[in-house]
Amino acid sequence: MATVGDAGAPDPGAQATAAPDAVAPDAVARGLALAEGALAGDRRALARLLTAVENRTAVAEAGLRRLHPQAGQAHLVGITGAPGAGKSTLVAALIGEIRGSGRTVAVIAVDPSSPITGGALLGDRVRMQSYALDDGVFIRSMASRGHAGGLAASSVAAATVLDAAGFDLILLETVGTGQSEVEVAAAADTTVVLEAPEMGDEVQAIKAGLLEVADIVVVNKGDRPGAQRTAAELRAMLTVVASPPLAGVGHADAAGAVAGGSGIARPQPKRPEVLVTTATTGDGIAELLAAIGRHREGLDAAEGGIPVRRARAAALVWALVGDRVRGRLLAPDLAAGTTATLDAVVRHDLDPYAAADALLEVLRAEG
Ligand SMILES: Nc1nc2c(ncn2[C@@H]2O[C@H](COP(=O)(O)OP(=O)(O)OP(=O)(O)O)[C@@H](O)[C@H]2O)c(=O)[nH]1
Ligand SMILES: [Mg+2]
Repeated sequence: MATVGDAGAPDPGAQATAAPDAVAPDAVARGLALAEGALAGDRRALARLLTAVENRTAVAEAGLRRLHPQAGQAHLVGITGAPGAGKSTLVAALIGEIRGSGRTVAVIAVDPSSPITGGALLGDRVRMQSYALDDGVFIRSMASRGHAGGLAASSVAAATVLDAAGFDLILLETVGTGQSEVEVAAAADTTVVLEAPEMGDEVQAIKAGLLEVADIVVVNKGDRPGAQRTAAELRAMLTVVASPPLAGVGHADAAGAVAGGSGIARPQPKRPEVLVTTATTGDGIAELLAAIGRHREGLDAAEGGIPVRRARAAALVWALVGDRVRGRLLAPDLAAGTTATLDAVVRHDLDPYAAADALLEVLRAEG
C-alpha cells in the first residue's frame, strides 16, 4: 500500500457519498484517502489522520466518518494516576504482556497541560523504542492544542481511528490528575487508576477526583515498603464508597450529566478491584491484564448494552450538536443577528433563556 500524500488527488465519487456541503472537497478526499490508508495498515496515513484529529480539521471529520462503521471492536483502557506513580512504566510493561498474548496494542499518551510534547513524553518515547519495529504496537502522544474541555472528545476520536485500524487494545495514558485527565480516563471502557505506596493524605485527595472513576485500582511500586498496606487501605476505603447507601449517588442520572456538561459521565462502578504491581519488574502485570479483561467481559454482559459506551457516544454527539449550532449561528450571514441577540443579554434587555429560544427560532425558520 502506497503512502498517502498530503495532496492526494480528489476522488469525485467518494465526495459525492461522504461530503457534507460545508466541508472543502479536497479535505474530504484527503480524509478518505488517509482513512483507507489507515485501514490498509499504512502507519504514515494513520499518523497523519491522528494529527488531523488532534487539530480537529475537516480532514479528520471525513476520515472519522469513513472509519466509524469499522470501529467498535477495540478495548479502550484509560490509565491515570498521580505524577510519578509509574504510569508510563506500567504501560510499557502492559505492551509486552499484551504482545505476548498475541494481541496488538496502541497507546495514546495524553498531555493536557502542554501545547507541545513535553519532556516526560519524550522520555517515555525512548523507553518505548524497543517496539519501534513491531507492527502490532503503535504509540502516539497527543497534546491539547488549546482546546480546553475538548480533550476527552479528541482522545476518543483518536481511539476510534486506532480501533478501526484494527488494534485490539488501546491504552489512553494521561499525564497528571486534573479534571480533563479524569475526563479522558473516564471516557475509556475500563479505567485504571494508579497509586504509589505511602502517599498518606494524598490518597484522600486522589480519592475525590480519581477513585470514583476507577474500575481497577493499582498500587504500583509493589517493591516499596507500604505497598500492601496502601492496597489494604484503599480496599477498605472503596468498600465504604461502594456500600449500598452511597452507591450511585451523583451518578444516578449519568445521561443527564452528559447532556448538561462537556465531560463524559459514566456509571458508578460497583467496587473496583485493587491490585499491586511492580511495573519495573513486571510483577502483577499479567494479573492486571487479566483484571482488565474481566472488566471488559462484565461490560459486554451488562444488561441493556454497554452504559459507558452509550455515555461516550452521547457526549460526542452532544458536543457536535453544540459545535454545529454555534457554527451556523456565527456564519457570515447570521453572525450580526446572533451578536445582536448576545448584546441584548449583556444589556439585560433579554434574558439568556429568551436569547437561546430566539437563536433556535432563527435555525428553525431556515427549515
Ligand atoms: N521501585 C519502583 N519504581 C518504579 C516502578 N514503576 C515505576 N518506577 C519508577 O518511578 C519513576 C516514575 O515512573 P514513570 O513511569 O515515569 O511514572 P509516570 O506515572 O508515567 O510519571 P509522569 O508521566 O511524570 O506522571 C521512574 O523512575 C520509574 O522507573 C516500580 O514498580 N517500582
Ligand atoms: Mg508518564
